[in-house]
Amino acid sequence: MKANCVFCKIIDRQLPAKVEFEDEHVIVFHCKDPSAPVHLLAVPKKHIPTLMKLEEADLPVMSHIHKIAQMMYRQLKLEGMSMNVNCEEKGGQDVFHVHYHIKGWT
Ligand code: DGP
Repeated sequence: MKANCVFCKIIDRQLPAKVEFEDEHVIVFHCKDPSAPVHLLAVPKKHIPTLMKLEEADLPVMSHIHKIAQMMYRQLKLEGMSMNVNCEEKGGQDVFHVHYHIKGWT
C-alpha cells in the first residue's frame, strides 16, 4: 500500500470502484472513464509503479492477469478484446501503479 496511490486506495477500499474480480494478487475493476463498451483495469495488488519497475518475481502476476482476462471475456460474454499497458507519462500513463487496460466489445 502506497499513500496517495489511487489504485492502492481502491484495493484497500478507501475509494469505491465497481469490482469485477479479485483474488489474493489482483483486483479488476471498471475504469471510471471508459473508452470501450467494457473497460476494465487489472491491477496487481503489489504497488509496482510502472512496467519498467517490474522485477522477475513480478512476472507471474502479470501473466496471471492474462488468464483473468480470459475469464472476464467469458463471463462478460465479450466477442473481442484488447489489452495494453501504458508506461510513463509519454506513453500515456496517468496512474503510477502498473495496470492493464482490458477493453471489450460485445
Ligand atoms: P493510465 O492512463 O494508463 O495510467 O490509466 C489510468 C486509468 O485509470 C484511466 O483509464 C482512468 C482510470 N482511473 C483513474 N482514477 C480512477 C479511479 O479513481 N477509479 C477508477 N475506477 N478508475 C480510475
